[in-house]
Parts: sequence; C-alpha cells; structure tokens
Amino acid sequence: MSSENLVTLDVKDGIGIITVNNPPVNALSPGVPEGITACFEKAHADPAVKAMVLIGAGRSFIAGADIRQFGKGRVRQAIGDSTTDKLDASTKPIVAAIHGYALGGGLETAMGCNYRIAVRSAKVGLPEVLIGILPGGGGTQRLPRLAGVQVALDMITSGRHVPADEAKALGILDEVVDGDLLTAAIAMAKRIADIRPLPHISSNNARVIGIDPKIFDAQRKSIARRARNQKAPYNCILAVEASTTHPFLQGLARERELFVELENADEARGLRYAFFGEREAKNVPGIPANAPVQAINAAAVIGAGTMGGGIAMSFADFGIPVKILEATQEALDRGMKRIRDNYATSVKRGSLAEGEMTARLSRITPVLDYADIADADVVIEAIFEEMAPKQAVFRQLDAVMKPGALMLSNTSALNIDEIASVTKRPEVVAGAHFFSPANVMKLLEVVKGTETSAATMNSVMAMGRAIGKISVGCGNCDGFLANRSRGPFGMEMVILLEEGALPEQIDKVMVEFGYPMGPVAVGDLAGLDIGWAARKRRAAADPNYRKQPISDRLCELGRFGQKTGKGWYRYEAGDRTPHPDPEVTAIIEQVSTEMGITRRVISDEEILRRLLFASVNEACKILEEGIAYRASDVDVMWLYGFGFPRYRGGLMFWADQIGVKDVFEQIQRWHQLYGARWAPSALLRRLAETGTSFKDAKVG
Ligand code: 3H9
Repeated sequence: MSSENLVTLDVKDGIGIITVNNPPVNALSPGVPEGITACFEKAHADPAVKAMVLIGAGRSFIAGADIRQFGKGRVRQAIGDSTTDKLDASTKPIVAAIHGYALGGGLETAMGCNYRIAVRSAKVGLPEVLIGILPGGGGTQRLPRLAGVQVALDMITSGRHVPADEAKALGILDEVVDGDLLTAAIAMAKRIADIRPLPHISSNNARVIGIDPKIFDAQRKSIARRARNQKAPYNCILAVEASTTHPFLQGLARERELFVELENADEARGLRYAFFGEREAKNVPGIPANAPVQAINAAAVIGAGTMGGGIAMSFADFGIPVKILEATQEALDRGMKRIRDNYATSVKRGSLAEGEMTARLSRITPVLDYADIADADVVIEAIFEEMAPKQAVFRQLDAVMKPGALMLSNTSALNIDEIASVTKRPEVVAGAHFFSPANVMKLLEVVKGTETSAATMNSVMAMGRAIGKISVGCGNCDGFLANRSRGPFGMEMVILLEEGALPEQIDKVMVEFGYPMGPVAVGDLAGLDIGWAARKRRAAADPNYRKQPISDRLCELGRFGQKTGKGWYRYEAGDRTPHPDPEVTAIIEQVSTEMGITRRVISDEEILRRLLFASVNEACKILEEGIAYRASDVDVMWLYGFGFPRYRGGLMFWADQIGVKDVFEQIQRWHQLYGARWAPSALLRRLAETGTSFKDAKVG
C-alpha cells in the first residue's frame, strides 16, 4: 500500500473523517503517524470542517506502535512528539472511534483526542510492559489524568486489555455503542462540534494532585514476584509517579527518559522476539495456510486420568462439548470426581463463578462405549504411555469414528507412525501433546507423523488455538521437540547432584535465573514415580541407558514428591513449601561415594550453563534432523511448556545472547571432559564456524 493510502481524509457534512488503513491491525508503521498528522492538519485548516473523527479501517482501531520498528530509533519520536501532541493541541474537537483494539500507541493516540467512543466488543489497553517497554507516547501521563493513578498503575503494569464497558466505567471511554461505529462517531462529532472549551486530558490535573506516594511503593511490592529481574514494570511505575510530581510536559520528558532506558535492553529484545516467535509458530513449513480446517463442534477424550480430565476441561472451558471415555465405570467416576474437584477449587479460590462451573461441567459427558463418541470431530487418546494399549485404542477408533474425524494421541514420546499404522486412515492421525495440568498449561505440541495430512496439521493447530493454547508444530521422534530438548537438562541435573551440587542450590540458581520454581521442586510437584517407571522401561530396553541412582533410591524409599510428603525435599502437612532434607543430602553423598566421585563445590554459573547448554545442544540436533522447524519454535515451547522466563526470549534466544561460538567452545570443552553425552551437534559446529545465530539458522 502506498503511504498516501495509509491514512485518508474524507470531509462529509462538516466532519473530517480520518481513516487509518494499515492491515492487519493498523499498527503505527512508518507513514501512519505522519499520515494522521497530515490529514489532521488538512482538516484543521479547512474551514468547512467543524469536527473530526479518527477511525481504523478493517478489523481494528490501532493496535499500537509497529513492534518491528523498535530498536531502530524512531518509534518514540514519530508517535510521542508529533501526532498525539498535535491532536491534543487541536482547536477543533476530535472523536476517536474505536473497534477491535486500541492498544499502546493506539490508545495513546485516542487519548490525544477530545472524546472516545467505542463498540461494545472493543478493547483498550497499554500492553507495552509485555514487550519490555513503557507507554512512550504520553500514556503514562494521560491515563492517570483520565482514569486515576491506581487504575493507570494497574493497567500499565499488567498490560491488561480492558473491555469497552469496563473502560467506560473507568472513564477511559465517553460512550459505548452497539450499532454502526462510524455513524455513531459522526453523530457525536456533530453534537460536540461547538463545545468550548474542549476537554484536553493533558490539562486535566485533578486526578493526579495530592496523591499519597505510598501507593507507588505498594504497587512495587505487589508486582515484585512476577516482575523479578525485570526493569520495565518498575519504569512504568516511575513514569506514572512522574504524572503526580511533574507538570504535564515535564512528565512527558520523564516518560521519554524512562522509555529510552528500556527500548534496546535485553529484556525488551527478548520479549519482542517472544511476541513474534509465538506468531511465527502458526506457520508449519510445507503446510499451506489455506489447507482445509476441520471445524471442532464436538470432541472426545479417551482416558479419564489426570491428563484426559485436563484435556476434557480444556474443551469444556472454551464452550466445546466433550465426551470422556473410560474402560470401567469406577475409573470414569474417579475421573469425573477429579474434574469436579478441580472446578470446585477454582470456584473456592474465586477465579471461576459457580454458574460457569455448572455450564462447563454440563459440557462434559462421561461414556463407556466407543459407539457413543463416533460422531465427534476430534478424539484425543490420553491413556498411559505404552504402545500396545495405545494401538488397541486406535484400532477401536478406526472402527467407529466418522469419516474425517481427527484421531490424535496425547503421547509425550511414543512414535506417532506406529500408532497410526494400526489404522486405515493414518492421514488423520497426529500427536496432540498437552502439558500438565492440561487445562492450565498453554502449550500444545502438534506432532506430524509421516502420513499426517496438511489438512490434519492445520486443523490440529487451529483446534489448539480455539481452546486457548499456543500450538507449535514439529516432526516425529522419541520425545518430540519439547521433551527431547528438555531431556538432557534433567540428566545433567542428576549428574550435577552426583558431582557435588544439592537440590536447593540447583533450584536457587534456576529461580534466580527467572524460573517461577526450581526444576527439582517441580519434580516433587509433578511426582517422581512417573519418571521412575519410564527409567525402568528405558533401562530394560537399552543396556547402555545411563542410570540415575539418586532418583531411583528416593523412589525406592517411597519418596514420590509432594503427594507423599517427601521427595527431593520434605513437606509439612498441608504446606507446599520445600524444606531441604538431611536424609536426601545423605543419600546423595552416599551415591557419590558408591560411584567413586569426590564431591566438589560447583559454581552457580556452571550449574546454569551445564543445564541449559545440554538442552541447547540437543535442540540443535532436533533442528538439524528437521524435526524442529525453527529455533523460535524451541523457544516458544520452552516458554509455554517449561516456564522459561519470557523476558529472556527462550532457550535459543538466550544462548544467542551468549554467542553461538562461545556456546560451541564450552560444549567442546565439556565433550573432552565428560565424553559422548556432550558431543556437539553438527549444526552447532556449522553455526559457530559460519558465525550464524540460532535465530537465523537455516535448518531441516
Ligand atoms: C507501543 O504502542 C509503544 C507506544 O507506547 C509508543 C512508544 C513511542 N506491530 O496477534 P495476531 C501483527 S508498543 C507489528 O496474530 P490477534 C502480528 O505480528 C505496541 N505487528 O492477531 C500478526 O502478524 P502476522 C503496543 C503487529 O487478532 C498480525 O498483526 N501494542 C502488531 O490474535 C495479527 O496479529 C501491542 O503490544 C504491532 N503492534 O491479536 C499489541 N500487532 O499475521 C500487540 C499485531 O504476520 N498486538 N501485529 O503473524 C497484539 O496484542 C495482538 O496482535 C492483537 C491482535 C491483540 C492486536
């Protein structure tokens, strides 16, 4: 689109209608702010224009600055210094007409207007903090003046999208309408054309005077946990604080200083990368985006265990009726009880209304007979991790499911092709790997088997999005992308324990790095018995399987984690706080002695790097095999599946910040020291030799 067409001006009946037309979301890309300014100046100078309407074409008002332009040094200048301030200085009234989203620079532009009208489905917000910056176009100075300091603090530090009705109640919108937006906005513009003096948020100081500075400290305290290691949330608070201590223009200058500190910092770069990585993951190479998509109006889940129940809840939570099938009435009753208990806990906590719980439960139908699920559009098998029983399920599904139904397995590691091979329709079989608890965790790993069709891949990716998941595609191998890339981290962890580390040190290092919980404590939460069973299976199948004697010994003592009150840590009744346990230290030291290892002090830095580099190396192997399609897919999986700190971008982005060459050289040193498990991947070697980042690696 040529830059003149990005923003247009129409004058109708005394009203200048300025329309932004920059699909898909009318971001303020180069040419857009300039276009708004030019159209505004033209309308302002035109004596025939009595008032103006600023509106977005297509699906949205303005979704903010163009995030791709950050780091290029012009974003703040374009938005903050000219357009919004020019609109604010207008002597003719301007109405911002909002549908879709008015986010970031979009809401800031709307706050430069004198009035704001929106359709009921619209949402407004200042989500800059989610990409590591602050509202730099006057938002931190105007929102407190418009909606009050506490509301501004909450909105700006959370980045929350506020629905139109709530925004009206908060004073951010003047009017919410149900009919045609442009018609309503023009009517409003005509109504207020002669009103003087015009309301300008910039000069409305009543709500920022006499504010108790304690509220800023309280806000800092309230965000401390989720804002750990980050700067943007704190700069957001400082900027809002400036609105209460500085006159408007000086407040803007302070906002600018605080913005500049953030724009190019690692935190903002990591979060921007995560934003685009998440969107890029939608595109599975070789799968045309226009491949047909199977609509999901009814779902079925096989297995009412913890995973099956969580998957059924995921459908029910998003309005999709789902049947859950078990082999026995007793197992079905147990599964349904667990689902009811989970919902009841949410109601008790206040995060779910009682009526909503009833509605969700009414969408879940327990059944015992395969014939009852035959008409489902998708079926997800979620029984225990063994090939033969899974194949038996798929034989049954093949016999009953209607033509075209998607037949998916929630396996976290088993071969999709072997599962598909027992059916006459391998093209509709794929992996749909949910993470536990399935109704909470946002990642859906969509695994393409050799025969999986493009339509099936597209449909499963879309299904994930329809139930609020982030779908990421990958190919078929033992453990797929997520668990296979995480495997060496887990193995290195137990080796570090054998060499000299203790659980509490490993957890401290990883929590300080930014994980919400340490990996050892996560093991206790998930239950250690599952891994124990898997290790026994692997050891039986592979004589060279590297044993994990410390983990095995804990399990032999019945220390299965939180559920038994003891695992890597000990727990007091009714309390989830992990307490280091001298009994565990003794077991660890005993195993080290038995293995002939002289324990040593291991630095925090070594722990961090060994855990993560082991996985970086494995991820490179997965990339070079073409099972992962791009480094950013690994990152999205680590963000949503394993709690990797988002402001670090993801595993591979983090490694890129260290530098491929340094990572490679360190891995080579460990290869010499520790042997085969550290053999560097060919891709890693090639990238190091050619000076290519993981992000830019061409793979597959
Ligand atoms: C800001 O405003 C700073 C200011 O304070 C000024 C400082 C001086 N830029 O998400 P979707 C693309 S910071 C560039 O799939 P949805 C997106 O990549 C900004 N591109 O759709 C995707 O492209 P593709 C503050 C953007 O309906 C396509 O649009 N604003 C931007 O699920 C569709 O997006 C934000 O942080 C952008 N700003 O969700 C809002 N926004 O098709 C960020 C979207 O090639 N955006 N794209 O993959 C969002 O939260 C969601 O995109 C939105 C729509 C809710 C708008």
